Amino acid sequence: MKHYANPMSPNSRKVAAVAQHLGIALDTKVVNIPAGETRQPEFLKINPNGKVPVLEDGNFVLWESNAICQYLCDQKPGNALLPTNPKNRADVTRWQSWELAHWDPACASLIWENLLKKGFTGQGPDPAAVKAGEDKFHTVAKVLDGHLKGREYLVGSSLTLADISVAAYLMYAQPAKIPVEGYANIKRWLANVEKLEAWKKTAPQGMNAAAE
Ligand SMILES: N[C@@H](CCC(=O)N[C@@H](CS)C(=O)NCC(=O)O)C(=O)O
Repeated sequence: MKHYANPMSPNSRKVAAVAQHLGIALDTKVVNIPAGETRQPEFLKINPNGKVPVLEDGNFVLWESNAICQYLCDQKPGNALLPTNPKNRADVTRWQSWELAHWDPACASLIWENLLKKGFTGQGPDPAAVKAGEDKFHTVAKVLDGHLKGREYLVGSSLTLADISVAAYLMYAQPAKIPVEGYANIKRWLANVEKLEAWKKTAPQGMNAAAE
């Protein structure tokens, strides 16, 4: 299976980490986002949204990272990342939906302002936008932190896709100044995800070293 990805992209990392965890070998094609490759007509043919990740399995082309992760899990029946029990499976989908609808926009606004904007536009962070991003983050972080109280993982008692999906944007917590300090349950849970071999192996070059 071909994986169109960028090593710096949290959504690509979800797919890479899930494949790694499940022992699925992917043929990764790096898409250079800063060079504008996601806007090129050839790329737009496989994903008209102009985003990575994209998975190609023969004639089947799938975009949206969470759908790709579920598809990968279905290649390895019986794995624990995507439970078969309907309630737990729906719970995984619930957290992946929450991630897309609420969590990512909050984290992404801070990743843009504090980390990426300068490189792409030459302009530094806009204090009003940073404040709005932080407010948004605190609203959703309270939900996540409250849920994680007394729990090791988001769903059930072992690692699922929910953990990998929600943890992905936090790979930039430090450089993007995402204010996770003060959320003890999130920090404890994230430290567990960061210990995963599949997580470590899919870190962009230099990131593990920087964190150690
Ligand atoms: N909801 C999508 C979001 C994909 C996304 O935002 N990808 C970013 C990288 S993390 C991207 O390709 N950005 C390139 C661009 O906007 O040109 C998913 O989960 O796959």
